[in-house]
Amino acid sequence: MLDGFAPPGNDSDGDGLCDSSELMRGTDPMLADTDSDGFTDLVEVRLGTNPVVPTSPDRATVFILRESPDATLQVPIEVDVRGRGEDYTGGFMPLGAAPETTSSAMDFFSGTVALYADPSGNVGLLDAEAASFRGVTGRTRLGYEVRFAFGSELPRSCIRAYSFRYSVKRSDGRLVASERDLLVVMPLDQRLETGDWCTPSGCI
Ligand SMILES: [Ca+2]
Ligand SMILES: [Ca+2]
Repeated sequence: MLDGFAPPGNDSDGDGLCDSSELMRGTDPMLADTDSDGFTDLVEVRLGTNPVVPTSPDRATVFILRESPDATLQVPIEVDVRGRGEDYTGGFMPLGAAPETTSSAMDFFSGTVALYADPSGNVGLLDAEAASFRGVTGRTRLGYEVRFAFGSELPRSCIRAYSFRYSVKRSDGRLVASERDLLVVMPLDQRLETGDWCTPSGCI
């Protein structure tokens, strides 16, 4: 092979991103995780985060679910509103599939609830299971929770990440909040910084 020549389909660091596309994107073709933030270059490209900026993804948006049959995860969502008697309802939406699988955050999703309001007296009715606060008046902080469970999936012994969105809609149809977070599913004995990411065969 000639020096500096990257044949198509060559993936020197084995992260699933071909050398040629790494050069194009400005990532290091010899380093699976160019910015050393724990997320491989391919995973970052697929998630839409920046593979050369270590603060992307923002760790505050990363939530880890362990690969264990009884493992659960609660993701808190807080929204500040100024109500005039409307209802505010939360909704969960999975965004895309992880690189190496056809599954999505929906495969681990176990529900969303309305948890608390502050001050609680500003809410007429808290309908937990419907993820809805009814008749909200005044400045109020609304607390929702998105719940995940590992459930009956088979452990894969490699890490994968799924993005999802949580949105809160007012009863007049207006979107009042929308937050994008990451669900990371991780084997029991691994850590984000040193773990093995699931990687598809071949490269893109
Ligand atoms: Ca690569
Ligand atoms: Ca990275």
